[in-house]
Amino acid sequence: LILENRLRQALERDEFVLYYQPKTNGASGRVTGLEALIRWNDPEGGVVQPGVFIPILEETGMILEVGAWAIRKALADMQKWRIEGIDPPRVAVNVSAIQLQQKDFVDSVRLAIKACNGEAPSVDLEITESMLMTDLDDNILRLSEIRGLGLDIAIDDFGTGYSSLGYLSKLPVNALKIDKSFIDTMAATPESMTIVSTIISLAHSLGLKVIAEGVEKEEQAKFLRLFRCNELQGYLISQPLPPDEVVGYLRDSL
Ligand code: G
Ligand code: G
Ligand code: NA
Ligand code: MN
Repeated sequence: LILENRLRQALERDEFVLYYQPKTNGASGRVTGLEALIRWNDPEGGVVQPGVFIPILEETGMILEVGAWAIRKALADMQKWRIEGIDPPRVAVNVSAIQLQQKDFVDSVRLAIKACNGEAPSVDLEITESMLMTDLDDNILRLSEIRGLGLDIAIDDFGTGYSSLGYLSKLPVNALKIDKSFIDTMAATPESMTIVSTIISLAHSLGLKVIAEGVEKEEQAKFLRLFRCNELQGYLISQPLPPDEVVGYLRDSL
């Protein structure tokens, strides 16, 4: 309860921040996008990772407010970078199951975009695989409306959530993000290597883009390029960057 109250205060006092982790094109190495990852800048305890507080935000329903904030914040940060002279790549924001389950989810996304001068939306959404398969018909409708607004959708942590392959072909999504656990073990475990190459082939057969996350070693990147993985993300490329380091990073790499 104490933490819950402090999180409410954090929202009021604007203590949440988004860090941004670059994604790069597998073939060219160029930056293709950024993933927004929330942190809590606790004045008493320093930077708090989302694993600690996202579950509480979800239990208390505060994730709805914080989720809408994250979309607005990403758009606002991008606007700030443009003013600083850098045209940023698209930013992907993580969305919780609880958000997608709301009847007014699409409206809340529409509102967040409208609040940013009605500009062409340059944000995308990442949704974990495990939550997509419940209320599938509702999700299909909502996701296609979201895509109609101009946002791309990626299935996050793919390979851990028991998607039925039949439904995967019906889901209105643009990309699969291969779960870190397979990338972690691919170089040492033949089964993981097979899973990674199979997910890449599956995605391409369905006309989807594939992103590998948690890429830490050049050896992993080498195999991923060989398999024609579209995009790479992970510490090998860059840690998630605090917002004031993004412009410098992009200036050096765009
Ligand atoms: O950055 P880090 O690896 O600590 O993130 C841990 C988890 O928190 C990841 O699963 C990530 O998807 C999730 N996460 C990060 N930012 C957000 C956010 O803004 N909203 C939601 N719902 N989850 C997020
Ligand atoms: O579930 P999601 O994919 O959003 O989780 C992303 C999380 O993984 C973030 O918390 C991010 O900080 C973390 N992360 C990003 N790149 C790497 C990496 O190369 N290795 C590890 N161990 N974690 C990473
Ligand atoms: Na994510
Ligand atoms: Mn993930």
